[in-house]
Amino acid sequence: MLRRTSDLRLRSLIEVDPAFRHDVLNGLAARPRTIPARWFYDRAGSELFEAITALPEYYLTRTERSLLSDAASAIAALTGRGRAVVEFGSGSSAKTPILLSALDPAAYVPIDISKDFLWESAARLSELFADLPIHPVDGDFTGMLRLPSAIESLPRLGFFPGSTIGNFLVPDAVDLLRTMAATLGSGSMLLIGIDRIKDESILLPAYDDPQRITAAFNLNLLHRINRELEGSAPVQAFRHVARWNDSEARIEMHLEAVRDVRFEVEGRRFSIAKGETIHTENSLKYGPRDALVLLRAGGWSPIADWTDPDGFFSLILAKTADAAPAGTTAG
Ligand code: AVJ
Repeated sequence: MLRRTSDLRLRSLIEVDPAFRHDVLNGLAARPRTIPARWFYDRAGSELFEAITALPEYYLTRTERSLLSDAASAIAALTGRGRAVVEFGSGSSAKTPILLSALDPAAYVPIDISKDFLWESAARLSELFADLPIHPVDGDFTGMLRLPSAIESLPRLGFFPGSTIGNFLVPDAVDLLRTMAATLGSGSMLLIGIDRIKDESILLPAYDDPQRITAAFNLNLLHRINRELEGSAPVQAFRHVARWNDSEARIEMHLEAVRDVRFEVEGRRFSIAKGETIHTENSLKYGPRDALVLLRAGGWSPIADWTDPDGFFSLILAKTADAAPAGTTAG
């Protein structure tokens, strides 16, 4: 029982997010079993995601980074200087320096739910950009947020890279884009990265790499449940599965039970039959026109977009749709 005691002691040191507990307990009880992808990103998960972005199969990060470098001066010309850059889900802020160097912004506001990463990245950026005011916001960007009062009078540019929008089903993505427009305010702009529909032979290995790093990233969710929610899920009884769902145009990640399993989470019992899965992520992909339609539905008017020669990934710059000059009518 020594183990129990130390578990409890450890647990009192970890702050468990009540929303995590809620999503896990409900998600494991639901059919199909589903846990939202946002819970991947504890410290270990965030580090595994960073490792994914360096994989040769994971074309998204390097494609977006080179698009951003190539388009940076064109973007600066369209946004003008002196905006506050507000990054949604900033994580390690790995792509941010490219944008900040080109834009010469008046302030930078990284928003993330992963506190450790948020402060570390902000500290690193403040060394690179000594004169740039940085105002980190520790919060959930899917809800309406109050931006720091220090940027009240500044025009804003939202930055939402990495195709994180792909983690949301279309109605939720539309809501999210509208929430961002409301958070940023009228006259704002948004630079968003969106992954494209492409051949399965390229999509699948990006989510099922031979080094098994994506598998470790997916399975880490079970470790996190065990760590933070007094779980007893046998991690080795699950395997990582990535599928292309063509009719929904999305990659799905699942954790599939390789045998019948029984375990507890916070005293609640779950049994999962061999072959059943827990759906852990959707990563929606968009065709070139689909992405523009999505933005319009979300209250944004696209003004420019950039794509790599293979057509793998898109960067889109948009402005709030309410920014029409006075006296104009829709025609
Ligand atoms: C950060 C959400 C864009 O969906 O490609 C990477 C996360 N999942 N490998 C994605 C992820 C599996 C990633 N996003």
